This record gives sequence, C-alpha cells and structure tokens, in this order.
Amino acid sequence: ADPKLAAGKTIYDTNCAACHDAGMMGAPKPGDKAAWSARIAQGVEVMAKKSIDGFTGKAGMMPAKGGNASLTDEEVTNAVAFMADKSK
Ligand code: HEB
Repeated sequence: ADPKLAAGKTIYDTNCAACHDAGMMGAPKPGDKAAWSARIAQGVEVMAKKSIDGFTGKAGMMPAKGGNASLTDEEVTNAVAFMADKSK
C-alpha cells in the first residue's frame, strides 16, 4: 500500500469527509465514478492546486484546504490522491 494514500485517508476522514461523504452542496463523493471521471482526467496535480486554493465550479464551492488553513499543501495533495484512487 502507498503510504501517501494512507496518510491521505487520515486527512480526508478528519477534514474532508463532512462534505464529501454526504455529497453536501455538490461535493463529489469518493467512489462515485461518474462524478470523478472528468475531474480525474485533469490530473491529481491540478485537482490538488484547486483544492489548496479553493474554487467554485458548476457543482458548488470547494473552500481552500477544506476550510482548514493549518493543513500543508502536501497533506491536502495526499487527501486528493486518496479520493481520486477511490474513485477511478
Ligand atoms: Fe472538496 C470539490 C478535495 C473538503 C466541498 N474537493 C473537490 C475536489 C477535490 C476536493 C479534489 C474536485 C476538484 C476538481 O474538480 O478539480 N475537499 C477536498 C479535500 C478536502 C475537501 C482534499 C479536505 C482538505 N470540500 C471540502 C469541504 C467542503 C468541500 C470541507 C464543504 C464545505 N469540494 C466541495 C465542493 C466541491 C468540491 C462543493 C465541488 C466543486 C465543483 O463545483 O466542482
């Protein structure tokens, strides 16, 4: 198992799941391939940058670092990699 994905799961569970597990306000659910295929096609680096900076898309508003400014860019990137891995 990839240690970055394991680290990403921990970050995801504590910082991202509140919105993403429930699909709250348009947040794509990990495992929902239809919701993720076009996002994954951008590449993890692009998704990570958008998640670090925050962005508003067609589905809703993704807050910068999920609203937790104390997360490092690497922690957010690992969480994004975990989500993408679960959804491909
Ligand atoms: Fe989120 C989206 C990640 C948190 C809400 N996100 C998203 C994405 C990703 C993520 C990757 C996709 C991107 C693209 O497409 O490019 N998140 C994430 C993470 C976290 C989070 C990693 C932790 C840090 N979110 C979150 C929260 C919330 C959210 C907390 C609520 C509040 N998101 C969201 C939404 C979306 C997203 C709504 C969708 C947007 C659009 O429109 O697209």
